[in-house]
Amino acid sequence: MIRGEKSAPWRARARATIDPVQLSIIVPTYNEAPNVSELVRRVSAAVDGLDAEIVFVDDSTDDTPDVIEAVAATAPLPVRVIHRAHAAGGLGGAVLEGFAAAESDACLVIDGDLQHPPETIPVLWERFERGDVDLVLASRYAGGGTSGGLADRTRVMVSKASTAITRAMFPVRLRNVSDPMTGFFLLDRRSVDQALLQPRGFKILLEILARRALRVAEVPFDFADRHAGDSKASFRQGLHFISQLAALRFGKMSLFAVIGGLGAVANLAIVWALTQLGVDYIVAAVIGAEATIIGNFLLMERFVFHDMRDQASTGWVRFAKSFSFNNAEALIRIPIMAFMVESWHLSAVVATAITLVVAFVVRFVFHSLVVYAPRKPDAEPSAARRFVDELDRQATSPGEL
Ligand SMILES: Nc1nc2c(ncn2[C@@H]2O[C@H](COP(=O)(O)OP(=O)(O)O)[C@@H](O)[C@H]2O)c(=O)[nH]1
Ligand SMILES: [Mg+2]
Repeated sequence: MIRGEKSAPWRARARATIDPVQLSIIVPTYNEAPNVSELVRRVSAAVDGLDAEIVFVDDSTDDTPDVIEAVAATAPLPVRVIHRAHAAGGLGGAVLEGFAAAESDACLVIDGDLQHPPETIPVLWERFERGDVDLVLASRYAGGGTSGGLADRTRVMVSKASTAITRAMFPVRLRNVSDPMTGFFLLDRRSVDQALLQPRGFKILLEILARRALRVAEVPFDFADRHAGDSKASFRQGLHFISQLAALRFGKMSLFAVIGGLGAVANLAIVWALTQLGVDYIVAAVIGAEATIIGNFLLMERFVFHDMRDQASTGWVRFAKSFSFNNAEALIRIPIMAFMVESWHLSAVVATAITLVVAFVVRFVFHSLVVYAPRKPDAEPSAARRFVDELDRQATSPGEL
């Protein structure tokens, strides 16, 4: 129904209520029956004094919708449930459906399992109400936030690594965002172009942030343990996430890979040609490696990171960083490979392949986050810069005569 409409449908929505709802709280649920009543109780207590509503968008196969209806009957604030027969777009699709159905333009999204403490809602609201941002997100990784509720060490690692890679892939859009994967955020839905969004799986916030430049603020929060039930995050969701990232940022990383591949071929060709000419193979290998590193840098400048050069440090600094990184990487990679062969008894080919794949990802992260990092916007201008600016100001200001 709602997703079919193409032109900013929620802008035209009439406000029918006498008491306009200030905040719509959207809760996507999939088999969360044992958590509903506690969630509604804690949310109601947290938003006391605010005209808020709760909109559950439910794809459950259990009795969650019935439980919500029962809780709604006695809740101190309006509670609705939209049960979807077809769970289109999964969690992301549910959130968009919630935006469309909300009474208010201020839409807050919160998980239904109490991993997001409802007591943080007033903090998000307070920040949002200042009016200078489109979106406020609750971050596990901002100062004071914690991720204690992640199930185990593996999930913590997966979460941190995927956050780092994601930020590396969107260094400009996610410059001020420490937790682009959080499911706990408050936004003005008018700032989101729903026609652009293609919800895939779990990470709707990333999609929202990547598609359009928004004014974003963060507040820290403590990611808690689940109140009851099991997580729906799965290996399949992980694959979904990778495809979402690839689809959002396919261009950059794939070009990076193509250039890296071309570089490897060029490297081999140079070594072959030089040894044919009688050059010592060690010398040939060094020349081949360095020529490839320089060639790759020039191609990356031209084709991969061209849109980020203006905001980054100067060309020579970028070159120095990239050159040092690639040389250090080559130096470190060989002993690690040797270690894998000696201690883990992997074959040399497998060890090389593993180190090359890891090196590829690390190289991409390093180039996105460090080599092409945007200059600090609030850095003090240099003395020379101030002098030139002053000269310019004087030269263009109206003359006395
Ligand atoms: N509507 C809807 N909600 C979902 C779906 N998958 C997960 N959820 C809800 O999204 C929230 C986060 O999911 P959860 O399983 O806790 O993921 P985790 O916190 O990453 O382990 C919970 O409230 C789930 O009930 C889905 O396909 N549809
Ligand atoms: Mg959860």
